[in-house]
Amino acid sequence: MLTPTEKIWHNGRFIDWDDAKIHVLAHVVNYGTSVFEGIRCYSTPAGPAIFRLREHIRRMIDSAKIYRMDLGYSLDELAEAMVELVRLNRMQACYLRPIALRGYGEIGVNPGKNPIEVYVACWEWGKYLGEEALAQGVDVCVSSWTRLAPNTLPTLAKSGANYMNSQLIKMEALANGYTEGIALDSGGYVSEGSGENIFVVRDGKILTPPLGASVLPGITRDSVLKLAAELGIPVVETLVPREMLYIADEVFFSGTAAEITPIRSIDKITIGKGRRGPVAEKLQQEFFAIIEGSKPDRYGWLTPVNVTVGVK
Ligand code: PPE
Repeated sequence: MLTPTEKIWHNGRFIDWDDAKIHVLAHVVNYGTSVFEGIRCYSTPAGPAIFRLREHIRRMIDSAKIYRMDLGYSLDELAEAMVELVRLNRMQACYLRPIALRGYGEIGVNPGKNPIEVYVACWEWGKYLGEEALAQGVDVCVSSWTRLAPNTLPTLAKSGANYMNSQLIKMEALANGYTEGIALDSGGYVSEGSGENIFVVRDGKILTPPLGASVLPGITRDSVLKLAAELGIPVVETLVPREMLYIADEVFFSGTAAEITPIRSIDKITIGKGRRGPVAEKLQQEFFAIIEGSKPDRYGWLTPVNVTVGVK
């Protein structure tokens, strides 16, 4: 259960957690009209720091643009709001959820006349796929649900409506005793998990589905690509046939909530040695060293919260 924090940012001011309410006839409730982000703030020796804040906000602005929504706030203004929110709520490690939605006004599909409301909430969010997941790996399945087909619901936009598809994938996986489901794209190639991008390792090379395979352009995905390149591990963005999953040496997920989570079995077929593999472990080490502040932030991925001026 979600533990409330004190304040939520709404259209430029801070309101009490319990006051962040919307009407049942708001456009978003009826038609799923929202775009949002999920961002982690980590506790570092220098205080809390938000991971890749600007990249997340940029993606939210992109999502809004695809849906013809004008957020009314610049990237800098939203960054400032989020840093201030974490500070105001006196949080250390937490998860931020900015969301822009079409509110109350007209009813009917056309969203044009409904006001755009922008909110940011934050709260403490622990391990997404279970406490053991990062070290032991998770057991997953290939979903019977297909990911959103091109030119239906755009997957480069992180919209609320896309998550109806994710919910089907997730609920089916859980109902069948798995931790997560991997969806294929409409061509039958590997796409992504209900809330994670996916990577496959075979013969020392990493493969990951391209953006055209109905995936969200993950910020953690991008971080993994950068870290792998730096570690000298070849990475190819290419269509991945389903059966490649089964014969891979390693498979792992990436995501803000899931971070870098190894997969130890798929459809009850053991992947590699059935535990976290060396590539996932190496990437985890580099990733956590940066976000925990034990290695220098050489990519400029962290925005410190305790600094009052110059939000980067
Ligand atoms: N694909 C999907 C469908 C997805 O939802 C996420 C994030 C990713 C890939 C990874 O993207 P990124 O976080 O930028 O690396 N899912 C978010 C929401 C999860 C939720 O249950 O809510 C997240 O991880 O925060």
